[in-house]
Amino acid sequence: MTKAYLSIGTNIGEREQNLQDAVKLLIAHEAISVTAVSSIYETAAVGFTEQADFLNIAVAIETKLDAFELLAQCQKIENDLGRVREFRWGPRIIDLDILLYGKERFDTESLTIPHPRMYERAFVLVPLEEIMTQKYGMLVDVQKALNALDIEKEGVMLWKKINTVAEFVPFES
Ligand code: GSY
Repeated sequence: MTKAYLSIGTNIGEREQNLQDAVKLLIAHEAISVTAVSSIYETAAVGFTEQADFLNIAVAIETKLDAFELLAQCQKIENDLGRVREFRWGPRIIDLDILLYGKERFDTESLTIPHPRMYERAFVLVPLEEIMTQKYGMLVDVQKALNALDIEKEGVMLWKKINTVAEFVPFES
């Protein structure tokens, strides 16, 4: 099993529901266990700034999938939830990015890990720091990168406090 961290964002439609749907699809996968979900943050759009604010979370998982299988699964969840790729930095119903995959590094055309822009993005780092375990080596890098950013100026605001995975996706009868 490998511990991995994902960043999930949405700025179209029922944003909280979109995040919940993405996490439910991760949970439903037989080779993925979701071990932590961060609070939900409302964040000003980065890249193409003339678009609606995002909701962002970070998710910790344990998985038997290799990094490329995990990427394929993230893309499948995006497609299943109706993501349409209009332009690179444009609005999106859901976006799942792999931030970290164990201690491994990849630099291929389809996959770069650690995520190439994660240390510049407050909307990634704030939720990530909340759920990263102390024993995970790169926590120090995340904290250093966060210290260099002005979170308020970056437009990252706590939107809803989440304490457990079960609280985020309550059991549905
Ligand atoms: O890279 C993820 C999609 N995305 C986001 C996002 O999730 N949050 C914010 N605040 N800005 C973004 N710009 C892009 S592209």
